[in-house]
Amino acid sequence: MSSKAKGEVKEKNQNIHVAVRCRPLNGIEKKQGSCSVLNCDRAKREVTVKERSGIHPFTKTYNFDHVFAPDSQQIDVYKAVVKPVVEEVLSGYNCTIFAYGQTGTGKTFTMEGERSENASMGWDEDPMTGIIPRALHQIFEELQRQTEVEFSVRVSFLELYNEELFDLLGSTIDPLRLRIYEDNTKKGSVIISGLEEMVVRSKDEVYEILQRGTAKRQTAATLMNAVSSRSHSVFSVTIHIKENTMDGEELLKTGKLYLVDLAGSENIGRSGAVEKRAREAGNINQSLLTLGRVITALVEHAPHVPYRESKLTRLLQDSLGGRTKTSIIATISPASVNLEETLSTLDYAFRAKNITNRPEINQK
Ligand code: ADP
Ligand code: ZZD
Repeated sequence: MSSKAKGEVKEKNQNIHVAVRCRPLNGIEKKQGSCSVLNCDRAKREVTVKERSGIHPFTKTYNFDHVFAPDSQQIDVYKAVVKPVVEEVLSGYNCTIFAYGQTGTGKTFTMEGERSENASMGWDEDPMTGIIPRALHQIFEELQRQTEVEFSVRVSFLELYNEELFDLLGSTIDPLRLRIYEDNTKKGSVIISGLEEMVVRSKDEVYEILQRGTAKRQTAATLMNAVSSRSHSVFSVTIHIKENTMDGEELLKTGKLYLVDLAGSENIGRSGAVEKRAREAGNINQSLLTLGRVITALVEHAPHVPYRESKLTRLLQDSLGGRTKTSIIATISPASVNLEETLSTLDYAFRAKNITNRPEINQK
């Protein structure tokens, strides 16, 4: 889009935002006597890893945009990281939030959340509720407060397993129905043909839709004997807003939010390459591997960025060096047994901070 939209919005380069969330030690780790090797300082936004203790200790400190300690709550992560992103989506930006980390560190806990066991409260009051339902809640709260605007909200939910796409809200799970196309009318954007988008009319319709998605995910996983830690899930929300400006003109805005729960990062080594043992076991995740290569190419300003080498990077191309505002939440474990993976995740996340995007507002 060369001509500036109404209101002359200045578009600037913007780095990807990176947050780190550390989960608490779990029961098993405590019983094993495993100790924490991390210190998270939220105010200083830094995480320190104890690589060696004793008389010659060695520590490594990383700085991020946000650091969440093991005692952080879902609402803390939401308020600091996601709430401002949803505001941007409502202003007409495309935004993406990725969860990246070793299996078992809390990616799904952060992105989706869980229901409390004795849940007598509604999903929107449950402290365990994660980013996806909270974001939908915020979207409806804000849109319904403004009586002078017309809006529509559509969602889709898909899973990517073994380079095949599965529609978690559609009427079939046949992966052959879904294909990715580049959208020639909008630079950097893609269309997934066959993917069913559902209109959500109010907050009250949210839970049923999410329930359908989770149920279908179960069915698909069972049918395919899938290892859930190797799948990526992508939840998308598209919002169309029509409002009347002060000078009596119509303003049309479109915002899109992608919430991405990536496959477990454990087979990607600190160099970003697939580790030999993973390769031997056949655990090559083409999409996760290509994501690492795309990040490397972008931070090194390489002439060629291999977006087209995986479904995930094709789908999310605009989020990586494109016109989308992107955040990453890297999840880590405090336990000493996971030290290698934790360092690998922190290195990966730290490197990703160097990617710049040029966000553009979608308005007519
Ligand atoms: P992943 O998606 O990264 O594989 P999960 O979200 O499944 O990890 O989390 C693994 C386990 O750890 C779950 O039982 C979850 O309830 C728990 N857990 C993860 N993060 C937290 C957290 N921040 N606070 C409390 N429990 C957590
Ligand atoms: N993480 C849970 C789902 C799982 O893996 O099954 S938690 C949230 C986002 C997307 C899909 C589901 C959910 C989830 C849920 C649980 C049970 C039934 C429906 C939906 C959820 C958790 C808290 C508040 C709202 C929705």
